[in-house]
Amino acid sequence: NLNGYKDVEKKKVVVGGMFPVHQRVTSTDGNTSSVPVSSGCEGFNFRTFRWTQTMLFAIEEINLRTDLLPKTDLGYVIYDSCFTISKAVEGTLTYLTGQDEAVPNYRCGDGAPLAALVGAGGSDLSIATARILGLYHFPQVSYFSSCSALESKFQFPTFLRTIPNDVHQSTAIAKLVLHFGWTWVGTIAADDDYGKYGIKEFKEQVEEAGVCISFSETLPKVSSPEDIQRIVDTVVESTAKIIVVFSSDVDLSPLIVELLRHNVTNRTWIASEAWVTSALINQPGVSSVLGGTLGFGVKRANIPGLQSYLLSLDPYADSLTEEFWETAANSTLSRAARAVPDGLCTGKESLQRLNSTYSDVSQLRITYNVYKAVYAVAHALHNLEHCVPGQGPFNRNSCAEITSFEPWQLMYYLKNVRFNVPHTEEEIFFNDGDVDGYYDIINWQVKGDGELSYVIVGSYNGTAQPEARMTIQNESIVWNNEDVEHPRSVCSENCQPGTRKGIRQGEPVCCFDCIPCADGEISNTTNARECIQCSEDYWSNAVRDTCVPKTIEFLAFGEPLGITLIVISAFGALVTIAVGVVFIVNLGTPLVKANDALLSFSLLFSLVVTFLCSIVFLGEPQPWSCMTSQVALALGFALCLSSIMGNYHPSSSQAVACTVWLIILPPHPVKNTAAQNVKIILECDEGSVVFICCIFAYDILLALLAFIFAFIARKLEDHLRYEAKCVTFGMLVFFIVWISFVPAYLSTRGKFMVAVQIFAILASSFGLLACIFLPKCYVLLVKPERNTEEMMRPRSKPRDG
Ligand code: TCR
Repeated sequence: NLNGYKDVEKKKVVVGGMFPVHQRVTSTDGNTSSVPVSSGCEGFNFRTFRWTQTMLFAIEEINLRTDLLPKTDLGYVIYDSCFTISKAVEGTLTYLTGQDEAVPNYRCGDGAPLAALVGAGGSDLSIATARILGLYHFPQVSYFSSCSALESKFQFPTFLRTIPNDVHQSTAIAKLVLHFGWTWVGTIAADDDYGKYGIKEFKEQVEEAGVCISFSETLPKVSSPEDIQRIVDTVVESTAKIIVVFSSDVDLSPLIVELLRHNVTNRTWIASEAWVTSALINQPGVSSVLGGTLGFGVKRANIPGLQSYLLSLDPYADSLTEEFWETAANSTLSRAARAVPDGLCTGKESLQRLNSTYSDVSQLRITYNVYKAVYAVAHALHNLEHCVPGQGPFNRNSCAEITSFEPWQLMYYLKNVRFNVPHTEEEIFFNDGDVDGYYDIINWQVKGDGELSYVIVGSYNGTAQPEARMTIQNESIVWNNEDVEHPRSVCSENCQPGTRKGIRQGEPVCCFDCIPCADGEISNTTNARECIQCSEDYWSNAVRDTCVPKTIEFLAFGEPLGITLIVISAFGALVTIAVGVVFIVNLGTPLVKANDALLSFSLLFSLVVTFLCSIVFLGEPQPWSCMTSQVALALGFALCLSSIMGNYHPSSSQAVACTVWLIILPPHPVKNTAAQNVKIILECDEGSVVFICCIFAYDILLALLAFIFAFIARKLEDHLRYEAKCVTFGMLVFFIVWISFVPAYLSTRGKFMVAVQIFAILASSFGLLACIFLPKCYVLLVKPERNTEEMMRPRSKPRDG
């Protein structure tokens, strides 16, 4: 421990300082049979030793000033907390008691009053010491205990700090992650309050914004190769390209060494304040792993005179400086200070060449915090000393005495202190023990020689408006890849329109599959959760991002098939009419007479009807066309068949049935959307399946009867034989057509069903026309000499009912 007073004449106040100069305590052997002694420390840290010297520098500077504490000198006691809670507690107790043995009764010594403790180190150390100091209302000013847990004034009533609360840093890191649209990040936290609280805060902020955490690892305090290996494996296996590390450099460095060994490149590291400018991490050769790192650093400042102060260190001043010298020069300090053999140093070695971490003043961030902390204490003491009697803040406007003040009285002044830091003119004041959250955003850029330099690419100001807090120059950032583009880190790429997000069971929400929308469903946004069903008359397009109207289908007049059918049916009707004309012309001839002209004409008429009604099946279905087409067909056939049988009754009962059908359940046009997805088929709904079946079943029955009678008549009467043969043959054609119609009809879809039906109608009508009338016309037109009475015996009506 260092002890010193500058000027014996002046009044004295002792400021305590606690720094983690060593990295750890030496492990004890666990022997309980001998008197236990406080464990020693090892692992000299040049960076924290610089902070120690900065405190001495600041105290010296203050003591030299005539405007600040002119009549009082600051003394100091410095303790090494060795990054260990027990050491910090031990130091605090020693400090409070003023004795070498730790007895918590600090006012028993008569020496100079104790002012405040500057320290103690990491947050977990400060939490421990702040609890003890709080009991005595003893102020503590920390320069780098940034954990948000320390903000509780209830638990830590006398804790103040010159480093921003980590809440700001976690928010800033979260903002950075969101700024670049990273939704898949890994986190690594040190196994202390700093790491745990920092990462927790960060996670809360980003998860609210929909970012997923790929992995969360904890760096062990006492690192074992297995633990480190496990973390390396996690980092390598994870698809997250962004890794946020909240840890002190001391805890992180074993991991970096291992990452270097495995050459884990192509990751972007987000550094917390504790390692963003650490020489322990930024060793030669790390650029492949850590190039492109982005991090947050607290305010930086230049402290004029500090470097020369650091370099003019007297190696013989105390045990710490001695150890520093020996570690830096890697030799044993020669007490005699004369020319010495190998392995000894003289104390005259040039520090500038010996150790750069100690004397490097380019990144004075925490160092600057130490400086500010000492100044805060000095200003508070100054205000306390210059209290005007009768106008003081305490009971009955009294003042405190600089030689005998109580710690809580100094606490009052510290809380209300407001001053400008020398050289930088930054104004410092405590707001509930905290200072404003300001950070530089630092980018690790690879220089020509492969070394990494720190480039400030933006800043975060916690006191600004929420939108204006972070400023960042995207162009000035150099990433770890050759790209100018910032790296991407997502678990799954966005789902394009036409697909929807499909969750993966047991995985974070940022990891999903993109599932194409089903037929008839669409999604028109990226990352749609659900596909939307198209409304009734719409269907999805090929890429499934819009609903398109379904194509409407019916057999139109204008299309080739429609035209063909019209031509054929018109031809059929014309031929039938022509036959009729031939019959009229030959009205008096035996052949026409023999065949009962009226029946022939009604037969011809019914054929014209069936030919023409096939046209009604074409075109867009209308109420009238639906009603006429089937009815006309049914009636046409009924009339046709009853004419063949020579008895009109069947057709009149058919007419009655059809009328009933039309009245009760008329056929009507419908849009059939069910048969085919992409099309709306316009067709006629029959109204009642029972009716249409009955009506056509009746026609078939008539046809069967006609066939049977003709078949029988063929055998019976000689003169009817020829005629009957024709009818039999015509009916056979009729049956064949309609029997083959059924499977053909059932196996077609859409508009072709209509075409099939028309073909059947036309075929059966042509069949009948040809079978019954072709032979007669042949005789009438080509062989009129056969048209004689002898050839045509009077014909009797078929004997049906
Ligand atoms: N606050 C950390 C410890 C820490 C640190 C550092 C350690 C900070 N900055 C730099 C080593 C070097 C910030 C804590 O524990 O609160």
